[in-house]
Amino acid sequence: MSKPDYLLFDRNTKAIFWNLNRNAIQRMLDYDYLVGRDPSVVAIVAPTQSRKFDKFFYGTNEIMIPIYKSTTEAAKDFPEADVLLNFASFRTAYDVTMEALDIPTIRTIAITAEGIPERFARTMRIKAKELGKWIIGPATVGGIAPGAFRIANTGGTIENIVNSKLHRPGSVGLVTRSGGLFNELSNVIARNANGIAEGIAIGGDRYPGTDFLDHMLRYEKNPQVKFMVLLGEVGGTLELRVAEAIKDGRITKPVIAWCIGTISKYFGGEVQFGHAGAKAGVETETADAKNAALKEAGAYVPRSFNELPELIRGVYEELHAEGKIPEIKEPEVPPIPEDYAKAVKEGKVRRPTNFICTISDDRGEEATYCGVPISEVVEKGYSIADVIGLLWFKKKFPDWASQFLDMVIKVVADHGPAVSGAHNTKVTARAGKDLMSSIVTGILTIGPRFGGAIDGAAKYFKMAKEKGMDPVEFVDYMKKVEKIPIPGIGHRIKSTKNPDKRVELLKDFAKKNFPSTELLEYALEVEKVTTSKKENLILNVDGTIGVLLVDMFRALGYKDEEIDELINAGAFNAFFVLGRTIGFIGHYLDEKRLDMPLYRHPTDDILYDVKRPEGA
Ligand code: Q5B
Repeated sequence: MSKPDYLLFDRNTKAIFWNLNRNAIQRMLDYDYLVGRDPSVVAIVAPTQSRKFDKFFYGTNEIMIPIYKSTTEAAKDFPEADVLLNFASFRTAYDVTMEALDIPTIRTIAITAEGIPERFARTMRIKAKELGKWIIGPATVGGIAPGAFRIANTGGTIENIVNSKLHRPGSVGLVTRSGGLFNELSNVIARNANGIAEGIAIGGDRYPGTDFLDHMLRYEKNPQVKFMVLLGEVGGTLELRVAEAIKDGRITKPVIAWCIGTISKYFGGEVQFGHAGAKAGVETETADAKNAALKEAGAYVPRSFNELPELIRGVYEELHAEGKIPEIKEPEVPPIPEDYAKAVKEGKVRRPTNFICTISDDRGEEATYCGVPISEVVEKGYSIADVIGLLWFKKKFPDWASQFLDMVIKVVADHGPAVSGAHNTKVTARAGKDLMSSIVTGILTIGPRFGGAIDGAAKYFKMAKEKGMDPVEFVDYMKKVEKIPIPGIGHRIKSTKNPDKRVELLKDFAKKNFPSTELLEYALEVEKVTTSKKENLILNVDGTIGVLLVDMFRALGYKDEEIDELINAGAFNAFFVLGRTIGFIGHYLDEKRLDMPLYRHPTDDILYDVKRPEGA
């Protein structure tokens, strides 16, 4: 539905927001929710964003707002959006405005950037005027049509909005230069009258896209506006244009006006106030001169800013008494849900956590491994085994244990290309797959028969020793009761005649450095029994690591139940997984380096025994 010319915004106004300024967009949506209208921001323009949308809250619900690379694209999809909120930097704001002025569906552009060159500001203003479009700013917070549409941060917090009665239309048309004083005046008007019907801060630059008079002429036509408040300032002649309009009858509604900066006369020379335009070059541009001109034209002009509230109250009460300003029924204000992060920060809510972490913490300046900052890990020369101690077992291991674990990782790192894990990795790499896919196929072969017998070896040898089984009894038990090969016993190529050097190294180290190797001694007795049957039924690398880890943890003071928990959790096999991954990565890189083609297994290496089922 089209709106009258004198209105820039109504409850159906839709806006495109240039720049992904999450806070400002969220504040607009909070305002929309507060006043009970649909979300006003329909699209965001952010050329450097790769995302296609962003999420925002509308009340307690989340909504998605699409992100576009250009205003033209956004306007094509949302022709109903006639407002562009140009939040681009001062370097980009001019180009963004010029593009938007050429888009037929966009009628109003608010520009927040400060520092746009005056030459550009004038070009934008002239072009907008020619096209009959409206520029608010540059260097402005924007404006608000209470109960209908809020430009970005205008009015401040939701609490301030409600306190200043900016959530529903009042009877005053407000124009200011400054955004900060806009909020101040809104509050003064809410306390001394019934709030504003529309307010625009035209911005502090010397050449604003639209000025006081442009908006006051709209207010003149707007039946909701019963009187106007103008807060001007020292510098420029825009207030004098308003005085002219009062004089020549283009403005007939009561105008209360005040130009700030009357203090300037007490300073020697020309004084520049905060805004770029707040500087009086000639006498007629001083606040005093403009206040006098406005008064002379017929505006209500107080003697000082302090008198302004009283004057507003006087005019309001007079119009109210005459029946020109009706009573306003205050609307219900829905509570705006608080942002969870803010509420947490302020200690207003609590929530049970879903996850617990007891091994590392990245919330401080530096991440810690079980309380030890990474820099300390590096500075104190912690080994990989020491880091494993902190992250897997939450312990700082003594040197002998760290050295043992370091040796474990070294000896299991690889055992050639023929073992199942390395083979899988190579075949996968040759199928063109990436590093991650290739190495997981290797890792997935680690199990009871290959590399993953460490847990099983630890479990069964420990159990047998605890139950006091002699080695023969244990071998018999595994065959008859458990009915599985003894984990940690047997090897495809290693045997008593071809001993596994890795096993020798581990055993030697443990015998020299461990406080006790009780379970290893027991396993070696079992080995004597199994190798007497078949020479390859040695205590293999998995078995040796398994029983030695039990001996290690016992020496470190772990109770039997604690060791069982580690075994059941798969913590012992983890050493093979970690170590052998080094080898898998090597095999993957080797395949890529050699640029090997797709692997196909030779058919003469496969026994084909394919029979057609009956009836097929
Ligand atoms: N028999 C390892 O088997 C292997 C027996 C047994 C009692 C046993 C087998 C086994 C337990 C699992 C284990 C880790 C499959 C091995 C590793 C890492 C690696 C690998 C690499 C690396 C080898 C022949 C006869 C049969 C069986 C009997 C066999 N094992 N009896 N307890 N444990 N071990 N895995 O040679 O009377 O003839 O029927 O499952 O510890 O994975 O380098 O390659 O670094 O990558 O194929 O070192 O021992 O023998 O299965 O044909 O059995 O011996 O009952 O008796 P084989 P099979 P019978 S280390």
